Amino acid sequence: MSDAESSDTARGVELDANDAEGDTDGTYTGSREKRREDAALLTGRAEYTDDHEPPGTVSLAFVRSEHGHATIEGIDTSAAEAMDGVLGVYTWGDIEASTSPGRLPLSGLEGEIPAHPVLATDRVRYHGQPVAAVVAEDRYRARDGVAAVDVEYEPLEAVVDPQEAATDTNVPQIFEGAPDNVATSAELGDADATDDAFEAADRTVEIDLTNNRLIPSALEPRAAVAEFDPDDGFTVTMTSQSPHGHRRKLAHTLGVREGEIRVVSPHVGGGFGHKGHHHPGEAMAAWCARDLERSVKWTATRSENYLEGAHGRDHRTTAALAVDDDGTIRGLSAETYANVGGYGLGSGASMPARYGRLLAGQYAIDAIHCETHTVFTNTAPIHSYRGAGRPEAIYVTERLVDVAADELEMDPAELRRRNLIPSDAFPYETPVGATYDSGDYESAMEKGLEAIEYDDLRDRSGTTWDSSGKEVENGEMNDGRLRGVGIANYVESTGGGFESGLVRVLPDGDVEVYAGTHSHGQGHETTYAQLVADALSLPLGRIHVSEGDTEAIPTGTGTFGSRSTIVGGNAVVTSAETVLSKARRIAAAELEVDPGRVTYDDGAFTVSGTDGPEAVEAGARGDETVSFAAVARAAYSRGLPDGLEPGLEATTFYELDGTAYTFGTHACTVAVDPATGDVEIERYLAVDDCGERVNPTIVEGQVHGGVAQGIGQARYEQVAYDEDGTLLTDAMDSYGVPRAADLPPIETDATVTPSPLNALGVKGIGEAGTIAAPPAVVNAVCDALDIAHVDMPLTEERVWRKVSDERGD
Ligand code: MCN
Repeated sequence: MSDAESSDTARGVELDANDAEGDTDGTYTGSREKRREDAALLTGRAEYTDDHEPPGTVSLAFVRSEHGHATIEGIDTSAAEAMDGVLGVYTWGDIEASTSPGRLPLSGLEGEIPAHPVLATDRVRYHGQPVAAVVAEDRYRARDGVAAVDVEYEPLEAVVDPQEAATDTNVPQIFEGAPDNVATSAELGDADATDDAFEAADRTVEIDLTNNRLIPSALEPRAAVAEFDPDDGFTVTMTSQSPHGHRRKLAHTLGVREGEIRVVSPHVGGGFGHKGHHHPGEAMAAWCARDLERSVKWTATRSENYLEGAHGRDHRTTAALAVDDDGTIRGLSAETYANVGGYGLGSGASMPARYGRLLAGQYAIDAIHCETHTVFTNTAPIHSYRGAGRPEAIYVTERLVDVAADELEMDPAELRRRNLIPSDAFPYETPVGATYDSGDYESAMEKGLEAIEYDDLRDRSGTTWDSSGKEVENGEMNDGRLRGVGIANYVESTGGGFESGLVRVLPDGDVEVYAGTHSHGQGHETTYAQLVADALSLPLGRIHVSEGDTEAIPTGTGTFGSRSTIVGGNAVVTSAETVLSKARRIAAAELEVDPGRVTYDDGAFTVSGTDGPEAVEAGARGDETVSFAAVARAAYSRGLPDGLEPGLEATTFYELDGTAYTFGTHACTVAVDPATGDVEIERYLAVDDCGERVNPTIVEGQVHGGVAQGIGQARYEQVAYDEDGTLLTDAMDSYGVPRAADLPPIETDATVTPSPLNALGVKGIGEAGTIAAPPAVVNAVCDALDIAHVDMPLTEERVWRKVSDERGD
């Protein structure tokens, strides 16, 4: 039995059933390993932030603004302070009197705009903004304390629509430093060239559309447990997608050095972007822990998460496409008002300014111009939500293409086909500054069209208004519903920034892997292990992956932007390769040969050519094989070769040069009941290309999740504020997150076009579904109803009204 095998047996449970499956063909990368993290998640063994309860933990709760916009005339905390079990009641005055700046970091804005205070100063700018904080012995008494705080408000007029906030001179100004409520204005592309393209083109089509505002609905709400030790500083256990990012932001808000804070993020029950952002709750927990020298826990209720956790999307766009009669797309222009909310959160206020970079989609368009205004309103702050600008851009382009096809009386697939960037044109630079690394758009599209039986469906789309149930020509029962088919081509920019990856070989040959990313549902424990197992040619069971603790690794960036595999994956693989190269030198010393003569395979170092006279000449010892585990042991023993220090580990800071562009085609068929407005998605098909796939099952899972959210946006989800800025959708009974029964089966397929930008050839996949699904669904419904456009979400009422309007009812 080899060392590797005996060690696996000793670990028992670590031996993964997958190791015995034999479907890996010697490699794990590309195989359908089962997710290692699932056993703990499914059996309830996984620990989440709210499970963390250091001795003496007390509870934090917030008094939140009841108004969308108001001045604060006074806050009476005396009744709350007198309550049994209440330990502290805090307002902005307490923060101001402390050593902490108490404001969340803000970047990317031109004007003098105050950053979000952890507690309101003298004015509230959105419903749910934290106004005061109460800490009590338990969460019930903390909430009783909250109810006892008396805040006197002077309500102000509010504005919630970004276009109105920027263009209507009668609406209130939210910040003095932001005239017309505009936080940023940005242009991408060439305005003159685009004007010329529109003048030269045979036709122009236009569309006005809304990209509906969404709330991230992760199963686990945000939470933090902050501990403070005057000698050791803060330990903040929290729901985070980016522990090192949160350490930096907490340091900013608290006014301390990063070294004084340790952030630990245990299992995280979904994030979708908003657990990468820095909000008041977590910062206040830390501030209170220092003030009280007690461990302070804050766990958002669902409604609090909805009121204050960063929302997503919320664009109003006017866009146009210049197209020739033969279908050549010559130009695209778009003007967008993007909602920022009542305060900028981090870089959230400037994020929409970059959304136009993806407006070319998959098409060779000579001229594009995009103007974006990001606008303050009396609504919760907006930041990146799964897709973060890419769904907004692709929705504009893919809707315009369908509207143009209608105008030209051309099949929408054919119009797309005629304008696709050809596969030999990569790297391809678009007129809006994106450089696509690689792509084969036509193959993915044709695969999608064939799988959905597009040509047959086109003959049947928009069939009938008749609800008599009679047989139609192709022999199927006519149930009176209108059939439509929609397709959407997308690109997804993935990667960005640097990531750190540490690989440490233990003296018994097992391998610990740490990364600066933090999985919150994506399955890194499995996929990073696959990558490192292959890089070290070891069984999967020997690799142990951890993330989520700022003390485990010097620094890191985090999990967002579908970047973990391409940046974090390459970081851990590069570290594994460095480790292997050192291990080879140690093995060579053990074998008493030159390192160049040592080969490595399947957990063993061997002297090449040991049978022949060459080996004898080289003086190789009789035991010409040494196991990886034996080398690991040697690495921690005395007598290493000259120049080698003990230990066997490496840390890599991997930075990707460029951006990798995932792409694909999604298609769906719908049946719309014109009598009720009900939309049924009968088939949904996704063909995605994220380069080499580390684990196709996990990739498909990511596509499923993304498509579910994309269908949620297309069909059900819409944040609603009333004109005073009161959030009406503050719980799951009023905010339409789709349930399993609301979703169709999702069929997946793939093409594989490796990225030339990284050695693994991978691209990200985490957001593809949220990008492609909204236009695919809306295109299908518009096809069924034979209409140019209807805004999301396609609720029964909205569709029914649209049908009634079209029929002139
Ligand atoms: N993968 C792969 N091969 C590839 C690409 C990815 O096997 N070529 C695997 C990865 O190794 C990883 C998973 O697919 O296990 C996703 O990888 P990647 O695309 O690199 O994305 P990230 O891990 O960086 O995840 C971020 C992305 C984003 S931005 C959001 S938002 C999001 C998402 O992933 N939120 C999620 N997926 C989510 N999934 C769950 N369950 N919950 C969330 O909150």
